[in-house]
Amino acid sequence: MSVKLKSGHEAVPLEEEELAQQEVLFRSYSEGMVRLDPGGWFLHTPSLKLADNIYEHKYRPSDVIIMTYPKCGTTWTQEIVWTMWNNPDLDHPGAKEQIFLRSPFIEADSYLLSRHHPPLGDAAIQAYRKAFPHREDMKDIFFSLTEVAPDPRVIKTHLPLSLFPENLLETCKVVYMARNPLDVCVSFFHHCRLFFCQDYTGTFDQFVDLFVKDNLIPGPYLLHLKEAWAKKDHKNLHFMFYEDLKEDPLTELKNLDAFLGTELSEDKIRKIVDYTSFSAMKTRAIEGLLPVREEVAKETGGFFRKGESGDWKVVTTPEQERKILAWMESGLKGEDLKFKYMSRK
Ligand code: PPS
Repeated sequence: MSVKLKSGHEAVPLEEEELAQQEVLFRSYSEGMVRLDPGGWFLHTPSLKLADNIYEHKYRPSDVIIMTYPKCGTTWTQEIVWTMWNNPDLDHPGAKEQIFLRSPFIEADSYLLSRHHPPLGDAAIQAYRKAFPHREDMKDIFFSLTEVAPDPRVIKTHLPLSLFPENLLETCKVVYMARNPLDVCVSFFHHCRLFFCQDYTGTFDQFVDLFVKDNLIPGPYLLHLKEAWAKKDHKNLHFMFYEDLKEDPLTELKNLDAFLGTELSEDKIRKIVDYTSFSAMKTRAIEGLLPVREEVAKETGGFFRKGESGDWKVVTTPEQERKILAWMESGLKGEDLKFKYMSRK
């Protein structure tokens, strides 16, 4: 039976056969899955209530939402924006705190609903207990922490614009980060093997098929991109590419500085570029809050895996590349949205 969401979407449960395939490939998708109409957004059934809460949440004028499809460099952008606002002199005592605790991931609870998921790391539990000393339950941990986070909040999401209130861009700022889909597919595959939130058991070849059929949470990457690209000239949306940030972080951070109105000196921005480089962030690490498979972390490098553009060339076969390019060609027809590092040469 379908359910109507506050956003107006209809949540339609997956047919039995498709659900069975998802449950085999992702050990953590054990409580049912839905596809939303319109859009085809793909969600774990128990997260529908959270989707309503996120839609109805009161966003604040000082909020910055870091919005990306998974594996597009959300955490990197979060750290940059949080640092530019809260820690431009790189001496904030709270900067050592796990990033999801000082810069909340609004729908993180939706990834923790499986009955197979191991317990969260102590840092999240302690932060929740400290914020809500009188609550006995441990429900909606990250959403609750988002609600009480102090201004200015830097909120992370992988949900698309259309699952947020229509007036989001009239209320607060959004930084949208895009990444070459070939690299996203490879990075996402490793992520789903690494984290117990997904606990992926399939091959890379099967993963490519899921990716081009839009059968991965949170749904169609190309539509996610197109919704934000359509708003790229809005004064409250800043559209960025992972590849540009990687190639020329100084220019990208200067652009962000202008968008955010942080008015930092070039010297401070240069220091933030170094502080948020791949190697510096890997040293500060985020592992520990959300449980990972240690054997996969050892094999691949963990969450901070490679941090490169064009890594897909090492992993992807010509047939897999062809499938992704064909899907991009039809899904982006008529759009002037182009990606770098698309050629094998
Ligand atoms: S998540 O789990 O969806 O929120 O992941 P997300 O943060 O969006 O993306 C993770 C990928 O970004 C890489 N990363 C970085 N690249 C360059 N510089 C910095 N500082 C940085 N921090 C994270 C991370 O390594 C993942 O990409 P891959 O290709 O897997 O290495």
